[in-house]
Amino acid sequence: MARKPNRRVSKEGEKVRVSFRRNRASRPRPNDWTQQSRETDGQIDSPTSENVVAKGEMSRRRTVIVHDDAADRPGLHQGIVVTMSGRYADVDDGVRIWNCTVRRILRTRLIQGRHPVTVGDHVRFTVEGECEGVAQKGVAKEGVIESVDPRTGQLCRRAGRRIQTIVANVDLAVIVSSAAEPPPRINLIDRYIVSSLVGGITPVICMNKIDLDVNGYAASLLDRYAHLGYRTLRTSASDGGGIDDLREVLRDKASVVAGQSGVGKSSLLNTLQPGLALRIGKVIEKFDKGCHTTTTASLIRLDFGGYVVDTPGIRSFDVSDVPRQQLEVYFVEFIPFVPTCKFPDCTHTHENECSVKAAVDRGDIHPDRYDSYVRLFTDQTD
Ligand SMILES: Nc1nc2c(ncn2[C@@H]2O[C@H](COP(=O)(O)OP(=O)(O)OP(=O)(O)O)[C@@H](O)[C@H]2O)c(=O)[nH]1
Ligand SMILES: [Mg+2]
Ligand SMILES: [Zn+2]
Repeated sequence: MARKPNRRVSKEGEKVRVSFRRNRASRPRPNDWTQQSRETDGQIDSPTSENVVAKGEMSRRRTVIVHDDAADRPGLHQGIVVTMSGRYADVDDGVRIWNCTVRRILRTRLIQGRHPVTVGDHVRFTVEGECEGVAQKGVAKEGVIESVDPRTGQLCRRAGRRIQTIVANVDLAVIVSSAAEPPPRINLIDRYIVSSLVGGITPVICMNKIDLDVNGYAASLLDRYAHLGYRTLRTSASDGGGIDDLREVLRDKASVVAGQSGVGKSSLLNTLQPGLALRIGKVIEKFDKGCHTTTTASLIRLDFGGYVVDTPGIRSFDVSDVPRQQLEVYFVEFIPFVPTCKFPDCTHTHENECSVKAAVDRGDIHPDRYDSYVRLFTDQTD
């Protein structure tokens, strides 16, 4: 049976069930009660009263009424989240950066709605002195985020049972791989492409460290994606090759650079905009220790117009928000063959007389791309 949503909209506002703060709920009974009893041979002072049964879900939660006019309140500042650190956000209002907390009720609602505040979000915030509750637990913060504007293009991934929004409100995802150190991972590139398309973002495939492409494999891989109709870039942050093309792609756009650790995402941005001084890592350390140089996503305004979000490399990437029956749509070269599969609900994995598999056998679909599809299909749930 479908679970009822725990939101109701009434005349006065929206009723939302939220958790009590943990520090308001008292323990039903001491955790070490049995232990104490054993140690003292049962001669402990019995509590005069106690809740033997732990508090249930009902009593741990309360209903509050939320007014959805936060964004319309006068005097609110507007800005864009440039980086997140735990529960704190740095917000750029175009003049300076404000270090903000997130209003608790907003955080609860957004987490219930699967989307906490993230880099790239357009937010409204109050500044210290204009609101109560800015200082929390002795940490004076400059502002409090009161509302988050609806998002456009976003890059999400599945992390366990939760969906993580890596970045919001971007037009382009520059998916960076390197010709070597580390070698390209086709499956990861394809996962980034699918996630970008699902999130309404245009993917651009960038092959960096092209100076290390001794046998031309990376260039041929890139040609494969160009053939599928994707915009491709060959770059070298070391010798500056292709940087002008990258600049033209990013100009006046909101973009994110994504890809595995060590491929040179931060190096590319440093070459693109001298003076940025983003931290870059030593390759040898990465392979030995698997460490990531960039640890949090950060939004960078570009001198030539637009902005770009540098992200930490990730080793594995689970795609979110797409049932496996719909995956075929995101493999553009499959689309012409799908209607001629024998079974209308063909998954193109185990069925006979599958036109997609026949196209792979004929060489019309590259086996690597088919392999990416099958791996994604196996990972996804319905
Ligand atoms: N040969 C060569 N080396 C490069 C190039 N671009 C980056 N590097 C080297 O690759 C290493 C990793 O670069 P980073 O920019 O830290 O890589 P990253 O993708 O930002 O890594 P994370 O922040 O961990 O995700 C550094 O040692 C760079 O000097 C390139 O085009 N050619
Ligand atoms: Mg980096
Ligand atoms: Zn099929």
